[in-house]
Amino acid sequence: MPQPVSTMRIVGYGMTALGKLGRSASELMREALQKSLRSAGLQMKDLDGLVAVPSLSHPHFMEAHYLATQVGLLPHRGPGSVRVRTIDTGGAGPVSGLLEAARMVKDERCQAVAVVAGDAVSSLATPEFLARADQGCRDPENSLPSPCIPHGYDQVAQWQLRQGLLSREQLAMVSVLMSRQAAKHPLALTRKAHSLEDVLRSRKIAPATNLLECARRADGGAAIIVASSNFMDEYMGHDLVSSEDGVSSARLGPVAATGGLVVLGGGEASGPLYPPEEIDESMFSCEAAAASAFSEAQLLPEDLQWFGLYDCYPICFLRALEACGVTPKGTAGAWVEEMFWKTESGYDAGDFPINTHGGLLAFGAPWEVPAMYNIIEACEQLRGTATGRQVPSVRRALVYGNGGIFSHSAVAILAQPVD
Ligand code: MLC
Repeated sequence: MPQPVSTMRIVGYGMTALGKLGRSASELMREALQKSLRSAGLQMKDLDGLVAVPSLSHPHFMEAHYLATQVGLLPHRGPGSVRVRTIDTGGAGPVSGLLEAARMVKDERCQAVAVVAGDAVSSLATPEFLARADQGCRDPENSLPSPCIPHGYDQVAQWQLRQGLLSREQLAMVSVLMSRQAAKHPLALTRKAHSLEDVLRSRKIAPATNLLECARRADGGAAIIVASSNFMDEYMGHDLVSSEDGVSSARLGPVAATGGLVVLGGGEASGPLYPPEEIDESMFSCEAAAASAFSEAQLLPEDLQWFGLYDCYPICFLRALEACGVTPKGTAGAWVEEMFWKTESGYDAGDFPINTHGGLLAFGAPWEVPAMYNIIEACEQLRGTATGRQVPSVRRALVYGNGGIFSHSAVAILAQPVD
């Protein structure tokens, strides 16, 4: 009998607690990896691929090789081979990693690939954190004052403000919206919704950016497992166990047992590491990444029911709304304002099906990990397990990761498996 066409699936995911944890990035990565394997029902020995993104708090030469050696994946003593890769596309890393893992499954015939990220930037003292973060994005002329990253995003926000496409309040409303979403997620760091005044009166970090409009620094780790559907079918067939009543059932974990989530398509594109002297549309890359993802998945924005949009700063989220087709070009500010009022006194998850976990601004942002939370929340929404924040009938979802200061965009489209 011919084999059914194999698809690339997310068959497991897991994350550690978030906060100021006093643990190393590697410990957080290992815990997240173990949790993701458990939710797939797989063991370390079942992996033949691993993709890791580097951490800021505990950097290692060849992070993926370091992690694979620590967890005993390397040296590889069984049949076949193991491939591991470190991907550095900044905060886009988890989505780049997901797309790379899907390619490894499709083109390199890997059976199961883990994508892992972890960082402990909250446990780093602020001067040390800023020294490392500034070094990453500073331009050669030193034109970005410290903290360089908020200042870089602020330059873009100011450019859009000057164009008259946004108001200062609309930028702040993004943070309020994310905090309203986070308040519904049991693991989010922000437990209570901010008022607009809270955000506008919080400490000024850059001319048009206040503290509550910065990605919320945290320690944490998260991981996903990508596998081929054929491998999982075979695995299930070979791994039957007998329960007490004599009925056989597979030992698959809860995510894999329901078929996992299908990776329908993706796209990536790049921009400069720091904003050019003259900001214009040419520095942005989310539009191109999203267009590739829609084209590969053969879908349009209206075919999607949930969006996980990168929101390290409000301007990133606002640009993503337009780039991913949630709202037409030039209208994101007005769209956010409409959502702000719509969700002001209680709302259903379906009224605002974006970042239902609260995003970087309110869920928590361990450096390059947070796009993994977008992926995990997409999986929860697609599986119907987002208790207390479930958007009705989510069949397809988009996740966007952004690295540097709009320096890299990675977009993936995920779907429920078709029976
Ligand atoms: C901070 N706090 C928040 C918050 N941000 N609370 C709610 N929502 C937010 N968004 C809280 C902290 O938890 C802390 O609470 C208090 O405010 C002070 O924050 P801090 O971080 O301890 O202050 P400080 O040490 O002075 O540093 C301020 C800062 C720093 C703005 C310089 O927070 C910062 O750089 N943040 C941005 C991080 C960042 O840029 N990440 C990368 C995004 S770019 P308490 O209770 O502990 O006092 C990206 C792309 C990429 O994502 O490639 O990485």
